[in-house]
Amino acid sequence: MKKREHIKIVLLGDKMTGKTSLRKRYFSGHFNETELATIGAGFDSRVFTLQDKEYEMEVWDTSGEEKYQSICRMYYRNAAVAILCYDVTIYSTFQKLNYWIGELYKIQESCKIYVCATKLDLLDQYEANPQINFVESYARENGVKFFLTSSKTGENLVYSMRSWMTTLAIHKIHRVVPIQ
Ligand SMILES: Nc1nc2c(ncn2[C@@H]2O[C@H](COP(=O)(O)OP(=O)(O)OP(=O)(O)O)[C@@H](O)[C@H]2O)c(=O)[nH]1
Ligand SMILES: [Mg+2]
Repeated sequence: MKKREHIKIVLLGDKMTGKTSLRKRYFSGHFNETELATIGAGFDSRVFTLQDKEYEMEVWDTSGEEKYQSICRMYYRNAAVAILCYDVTIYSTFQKLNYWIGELYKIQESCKIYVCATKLDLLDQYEANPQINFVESYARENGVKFFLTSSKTGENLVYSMRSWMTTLAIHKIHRVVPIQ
């Protein structure tokens, strides 16, 4: 029997920050300008090989609506990593990151955290809010990695996902389950 290692990732953050778009762009290569709000959670998975080992990455993208939080919390359980998304141009979505970390830690304290500024393409027209160097300092001070992505153009997306996966695999933050 061969062993495949499972890595569970949850995407969380305020509504409209682009969590579903990030998941869909990564898994299907498509971007939708009028993505519908998520009710509960969405899911995708992919098998990949790293250093001769097989991993199955499961990505759960949860609703940013606070009224769905009681449902969403159950998706945080056993997550190895949480990708906290904020809209790179909307300060309030960055400010809410601590709220999301609190929600996550109620369920899964051992979860590794990455911060992802979404909608990087908007910086052609708008200012980053907060400034990127402020977020970089925040990430450094809190010992978390920071990424900027655009699901619209695909910029940094594959690179970021690969980096999340590699870090997890290297640090062996995953469950091992037997497969047939
Ligand atoms: N310009 C631009 N728009 C984006 C990007 N990612 C998402 N959007 C748009 O932002 C809106 C919200 O995206 P979603 O992916 O539905 O956001 P969400 O975080 O899943 O929202 P909830 O499910 O309500 O929590 C949609 O209109 C998307 O088309 C991006 O990288 N660039
Ligand atoms: Mg969504």
